[in-house]
Amino acid sequence: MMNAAMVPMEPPTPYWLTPDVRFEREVVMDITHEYMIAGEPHSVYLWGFIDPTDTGEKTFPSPPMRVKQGQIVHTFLKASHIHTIHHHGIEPTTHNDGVGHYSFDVQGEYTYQWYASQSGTYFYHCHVNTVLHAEMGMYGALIIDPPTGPGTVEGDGIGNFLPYDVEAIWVVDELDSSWREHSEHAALCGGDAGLNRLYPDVFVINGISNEATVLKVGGIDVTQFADTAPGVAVNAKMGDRVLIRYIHAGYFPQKVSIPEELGPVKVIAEDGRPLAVAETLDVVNDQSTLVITPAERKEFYLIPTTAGSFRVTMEIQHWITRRVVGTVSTLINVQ
Ligand SMILES: [Cu+2]
Repeated sequence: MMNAAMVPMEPPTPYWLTPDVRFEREVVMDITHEYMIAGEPHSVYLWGFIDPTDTGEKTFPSPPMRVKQGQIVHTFLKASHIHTIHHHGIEPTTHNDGVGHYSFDVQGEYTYQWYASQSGTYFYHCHVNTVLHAEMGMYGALIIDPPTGPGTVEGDGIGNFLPYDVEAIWVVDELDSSWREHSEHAALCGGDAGLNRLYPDVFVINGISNEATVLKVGGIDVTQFADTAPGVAVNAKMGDRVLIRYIHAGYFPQKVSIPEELGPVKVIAEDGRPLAVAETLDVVNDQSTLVITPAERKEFYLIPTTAGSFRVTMEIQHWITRRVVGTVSTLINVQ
């Protein structure tokens, strides 16, 4: 069990500059989602970050952060238990990296200061006892738009920008509802807490599964499905330029399959860095496919040429055997 004496004092943010953008995040450890699992209702409780300056709603994933390349960003964290925020893929100073132990844990308040040096798709997460805290839901999307703003994306390694008409952010994860029994410090002081044993029973895009998922929105229960949920299902017209920002927020490899009828699917960026030459996905069994691994981010770019409803499927594969342990899917609807 950790005690307060083991936690270094949170130092003041060094080299403080006036920010262009400021976020506030406060840790909450009592988020509840109701999931149907094999037709039976299950209550899965989660941890995460709320934005007290906005609705303060307890969402899973946590509210996204979106900034523009070139901005100085402050992220104020308030945590009554030991947590951090790691802006994954950003390259800040040690004081602002939010990797527990290697920089310091936060129990109280701290303001992370970082510079948005490179546009792209990132995410932020707690980096204390990361295997457990990330699994409990402590993450959210982090998007850095190019200086030209949303609607454009850096399409190659030399600063040329591609416009897009439709954008989706897919954060894909698997949950093991039995992990909810762990103490927040499980395995931190050694010993076998079982964090190597993951038996996921819920598979989600942006926290929503294909079976009924009940979210609290404005204090009211809202039932959603991954096929139709706003922000998950993609609605486009033929000829629209579609950008899908894919964030792997789980532990098991995710095999993504996109119907070939949608036309060539290009990967234009990986892990917050544009590719010098876009890669077109391999087509296997009439599906454009790719296996994505933990914490990877991919930017998919496609221009649908056929009308219809097309199912995109993520197969969640066991990390050793590659057996498919579950799937989650949604639709790209083209008019
Ligand atoms: Cu944490």
